[in-house]
Amino acid sequence: MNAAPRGVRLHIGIFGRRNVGKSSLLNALTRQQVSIVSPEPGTTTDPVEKPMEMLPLGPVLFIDTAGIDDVGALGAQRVERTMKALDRTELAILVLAEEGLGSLEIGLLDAFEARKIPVLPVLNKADLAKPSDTTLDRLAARALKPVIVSAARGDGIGELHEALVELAPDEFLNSPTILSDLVPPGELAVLVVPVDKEAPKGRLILPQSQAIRDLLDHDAYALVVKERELRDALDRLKRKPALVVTDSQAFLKVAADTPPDVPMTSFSILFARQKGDLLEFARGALAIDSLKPGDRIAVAEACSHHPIGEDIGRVKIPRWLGQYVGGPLSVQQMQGRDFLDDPKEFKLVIHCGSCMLNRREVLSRIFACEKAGVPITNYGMAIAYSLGIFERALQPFPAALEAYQQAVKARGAKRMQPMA
Ligand SMILES: Nc1nc2c(ncn2[C@@H]2O[C@H](COP(=O)(O)OP(=O)(O)O)[C@@H](O)[C@H]2O)c(=O)[nH]1
Ligand code: SF4
Ligand SMILES: [Mg+2]
Repeated sequence: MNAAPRGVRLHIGIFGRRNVGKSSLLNALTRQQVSIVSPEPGTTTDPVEKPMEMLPLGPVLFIDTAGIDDVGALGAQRVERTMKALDRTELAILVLAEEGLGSLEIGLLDAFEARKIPVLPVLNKADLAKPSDTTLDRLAARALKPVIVSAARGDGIGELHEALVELAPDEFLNSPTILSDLVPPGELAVLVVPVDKEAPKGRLILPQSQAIRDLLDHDAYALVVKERELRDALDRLKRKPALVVTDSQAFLKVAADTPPDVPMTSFSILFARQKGDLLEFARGALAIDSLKPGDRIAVAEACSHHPIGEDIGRVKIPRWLGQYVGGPLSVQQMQGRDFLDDPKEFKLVIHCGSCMLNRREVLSRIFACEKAGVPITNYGMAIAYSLGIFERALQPFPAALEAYQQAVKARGAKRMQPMA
């Protein structure tokens, strides 16, 4: 899990005076004791580095620094090391507490600005006092929006996480990998592409050609077949493929024709991972189990260009879900850039593959649902779930499978999806 090279981890530096709660904040974010917390000022001397997986950003490295207000000869050294940490910081957290924002912090903000490091001000110890107007005004003057937290109580940590994702540089959010991490160089992926009346004339659709390009870029092979020819194509292979990927429409047939020891998933699940948050979508799919006939759900399409949107979003998903829950659901369709004003009205939101959105936009929709306490999943996940092949389709993604299985345990779900 922490095997990513340091260079590709987003480096997040935590700065501020001594005792404002920098180490406590890191501990709250990572939910474990990483840094020593102490009422003695100057407990953190050398910067403490903590690598972790922070979804949806992937691998990050937190750098917990000593206070910038340290005193004495040793203190000066510590301040110097703290300032050196700036050179490897790609995103800065500036922690403020009772003392508010003074000249020390202004010096830091100038240093961040000079290096073009995005900064997130965090007003900690909210359990003790409200942030002062002076501090809020000074931040506003620099167009900085603070997050108010209490590291001690764990209040506001969700908002902090969300703000970090918002500020993270694009390259950390948009991974170019679609499936090449699942198919090693020299190995083969079989891509199942139905060619029916809904397929565009004379070409493949974007997710299919992007998947092929990703394999070629990583020295892997692609074999592209229609669902009817899959079994024969598999029979001809001397070595098993590393992965079979299908269009969700052919899920059932492909699941039946692919040997159980060959990992299988769908294009839409691959793109749910690339464009959204696979873990959140996996947990969201579980909500399908608690749906009852007549419940309101939203089916959201990010644009009006979906070539097969009519059919999938309007007909097939409602039908398959209705069959799964034992009666028709009340389905509200939405299209375009305006996302739900109030997701709370719904028991579940099912989102399209989002090929026209960037990951930031998809994540902001996921956050909106999270805030409203409404589960969200996507087309591919909902289809796999309602067809009873969810766990199989998630097998190539152990973290998502585990998140789902834990959610099942936690909620004591009525049904568990079969593995085959
Ligand atoms: N009341 C309160 N105390 C806090 C909070 N966060 C940290 N502290 C306390 O502030 C002191 C300094 O915390 P620490 O994390 O070591 O600060 P650092 O020097 O900035 O790393 C410790 O006694 C913490 O328990 C908070 O949100 N509320
Ligand atoms: S953004 Fe959504 S609705 Fe539009 S083409 Fe892509 S998957 Fe279909
Ligand atoms: Mg500390």
